[in-house]
Amino acid sequence: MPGLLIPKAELHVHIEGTLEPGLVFACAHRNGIELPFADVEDLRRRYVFDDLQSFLDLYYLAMDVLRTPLDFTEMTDEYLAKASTQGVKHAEIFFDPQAHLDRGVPMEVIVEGLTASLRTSSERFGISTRLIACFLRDKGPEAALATWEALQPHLDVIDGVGLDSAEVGYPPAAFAPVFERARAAGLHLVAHAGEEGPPEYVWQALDVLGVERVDHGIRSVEDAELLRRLSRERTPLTVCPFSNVRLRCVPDLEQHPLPALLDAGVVVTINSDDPAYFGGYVGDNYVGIQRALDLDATAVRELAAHSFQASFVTDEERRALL
Ligand code: ES4
Ligand code: ZN
Repeated sequence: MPGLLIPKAELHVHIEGTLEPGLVFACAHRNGIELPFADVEDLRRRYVFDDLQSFLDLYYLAMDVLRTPLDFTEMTDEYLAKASTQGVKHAEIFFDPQAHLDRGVPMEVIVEGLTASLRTSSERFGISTRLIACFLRDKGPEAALATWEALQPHLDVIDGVGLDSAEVGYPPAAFAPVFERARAAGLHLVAHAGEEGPPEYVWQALDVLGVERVDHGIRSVEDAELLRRLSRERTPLTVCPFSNVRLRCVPDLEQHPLPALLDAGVVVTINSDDPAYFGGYVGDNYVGIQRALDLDATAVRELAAHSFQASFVTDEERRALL
């Protein structure tokens, strides 16, 4: 079974990063917003990035068109429809509440919009889902705590919390208080670490935040002791190959550290991150990495198997999915 279609779980996708240029313009038109881009092609031409921050600047700019529940619903529907054509059977989806709250979009609008789509994903697309609220690390730990308070009325539809946005200069340890509250509420815990930031941030995510998975984590290859820890404890990494190349964390797919991570025995998964911006969805990432690293069918099957093992589905749910 080729990588594009092999049944897989996607564990690292920012729903705002699935917002395609066509929908940016459709939402802008519907909401009476004037965009600083001439047209869809003009917007797409700007998808060339120097680093994480240069991407985040455009990511936050484009998502300003999301104003109503319908905007969030259509974005999520489009992602699920696309993912279903690339073998995705289960998706654990990030959203960035602060990126919307800070523009005056209420939590109810965000959550109602997203869940209106997710509620019927299994029936419509054959994709089960989880929803993970991420704190923007560059807004600081106090803002994260305020966001946690704003999430309280919605915890019935929130499965986990994460940590994302600009990494360097914002070490995970500062977010211990909000992660402690999320743990006490029984939520799953993940965090971006070791994308642009050093292995030390991965250690902090594990030891201080107590995360169950590390998002990206590719710079763990620089620290043999950390690789042994991840392997021994079977803590998965949600790796995003196209993202790593587009944001220049890795020079090209051929030099991606994925083989070194696998050789060290780490539970590596393949994911899309922000597929509207980085040149492909999760199946495309499988195909790209398979070709660039000349992986055989067994290796691809192993990566797909990791994606379900690393997910938050129960064994019983997994049997029903496959
Ligand atoms: C992100 Cl690639 C990446 N890294 C950190 N935070 C993010 N939010 C959306 N994409
Ligand atoms: Zn990410």
